Amino acid sequence: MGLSLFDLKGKTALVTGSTHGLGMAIAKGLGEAGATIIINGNSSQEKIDNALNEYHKKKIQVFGFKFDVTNEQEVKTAIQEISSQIAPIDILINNAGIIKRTPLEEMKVADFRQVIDVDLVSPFIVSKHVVPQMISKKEGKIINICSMMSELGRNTVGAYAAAKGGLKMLTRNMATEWAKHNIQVNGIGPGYFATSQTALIREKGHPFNEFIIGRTPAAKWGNPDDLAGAAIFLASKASDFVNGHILYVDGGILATIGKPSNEI
Ligand code: GCO
Repeated sequence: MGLSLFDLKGKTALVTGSTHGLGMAIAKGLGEAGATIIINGNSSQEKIDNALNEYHKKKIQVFGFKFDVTNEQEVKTAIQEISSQIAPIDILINNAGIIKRTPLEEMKVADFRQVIDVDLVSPFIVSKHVVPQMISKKEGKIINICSMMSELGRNTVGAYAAAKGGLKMLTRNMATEWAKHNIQVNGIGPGYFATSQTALIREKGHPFNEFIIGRTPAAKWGNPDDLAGAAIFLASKASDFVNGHILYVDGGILATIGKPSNEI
């Protein structure tokens, strides 16, 4: 068996929110493992075209689709187009997400709802419209991108934590309902990574930057490429008996209570 367990040749993977950041890093990893990649964004066709160029540099077979993951009709149409124009989706990565950092007592209900909509409801919408083809093929892989906030709270990210906590349980329920169809549904929980989402809190001298370096046993921010291995594992035959598992790629954050700031 060996390395062929991790070979994704002949598979088609849809990665939502993959024009940049963690989504792009995951999609590149799956592409370099042999999968045909379908990238998605909702901001502009230009952003999708620029991202396609990045994937082409890696000689990855890639197609781009612009749709809003929170809009069920757009999702349904896009998935029909992908399946008819390219191939049925074998691997779905629900990565698209937003965050709004506001103390709960100050947060507008509309903003709270928007975070839940993008980060929790859209993985349900996209999975609901992809899973029928996986059921008919009697195989499939769904990976939901969770977070440290699937396990831990933090000041100002209450809506995001509620969404990512819910996404952990949605992952387990999808696994419960769809494992009988030989569909494995799991999650990846990234720790703190150097992306556009964390650019603000990574600024030199920002107290949070120092905090994360201290709170992470690996004593550094993650590099998005560090997620590719976990994604390839959960998207490949190597994980055919792994169901409902959240694989944390966090440099050890969840393994520790942390240490006093003056301790090496
Ligand atoms: C924050 C960060 C986190 C990370 C990631 C951690 O404000 O705390 O943005 O949410 O992005 O989700 O797993």
